[in-house]
Amino acid sequence: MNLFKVIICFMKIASLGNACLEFKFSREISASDSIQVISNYTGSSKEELFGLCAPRCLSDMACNAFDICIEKLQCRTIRGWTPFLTGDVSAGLCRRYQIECDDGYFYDRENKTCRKHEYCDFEGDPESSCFLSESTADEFDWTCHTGPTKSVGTGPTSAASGQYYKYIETSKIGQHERALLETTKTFQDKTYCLTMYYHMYGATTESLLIQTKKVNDAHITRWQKSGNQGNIWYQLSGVNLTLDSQTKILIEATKGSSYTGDIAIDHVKLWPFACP
Ligand SMILES: [Ca+2]
Ligand SMILES: [Ca+2]
Repeated sequence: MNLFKVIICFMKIASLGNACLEFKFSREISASDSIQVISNYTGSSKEELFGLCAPRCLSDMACNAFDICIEKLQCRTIRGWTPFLTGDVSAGLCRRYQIECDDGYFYDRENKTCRKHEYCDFEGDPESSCFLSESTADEFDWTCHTGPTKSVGTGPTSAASGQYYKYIETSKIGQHERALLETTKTFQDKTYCLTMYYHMYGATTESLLIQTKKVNDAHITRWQKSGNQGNIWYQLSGVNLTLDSQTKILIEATKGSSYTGDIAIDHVKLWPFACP
């Protein structure tokens, strides 16, 4: 079958001064049945797409740069010419991509503008724009760091994003001691999506938790990972957090039985809508 069709849409949004957005969308159906999406953002350092499934169909895809629907096709999304998401998509499954305009800004498709969301990259200590602060209701603090951690066989060798990350240095503290980051701002009464990178490398790695806590209530664990995950940064694609003006988010790391338990996080984002 030699069916060949190309649709190219082009959008430019100058809503954020320097952070204007350019998006090229190319849909190509060939004998190999492949789809390619190419994006670039002028004046933006950020080129990440955020996956979200939606019950939509091929017919309304046309020139909407942000909806990609796939039926019986293999989806391949590329950023520039570097693949960042490859995978088979089931027949009939539609997928929508959320664009991040720049670090800390997401594309609000209803209002056709870029809007700020909460974001921490730990590039400063403290990082004034970060929505997470060191808690005092714990045994020690997270460390802001660049490059490898002090001990061999544990911790990352570099940041997941930028130069700096936060980690728990487990050489000098006791087993089961905890370091907590917590939010101090108030949230709207709705569901948010938290995404981040985490690194849990070391023979005695204990646990990393994302929790919420309402004023006088107990902590509720919304996500957790325990044990050695290898020397790699993982992307946590999203945890739904139902928040309100009285609820905090907490990120808790706990030390294991020895010094090979460094746990790191980077590039934490809070999106003001539910996860995919
Ligand atoms: Ca960083
Ligand atoms: Ca602390």
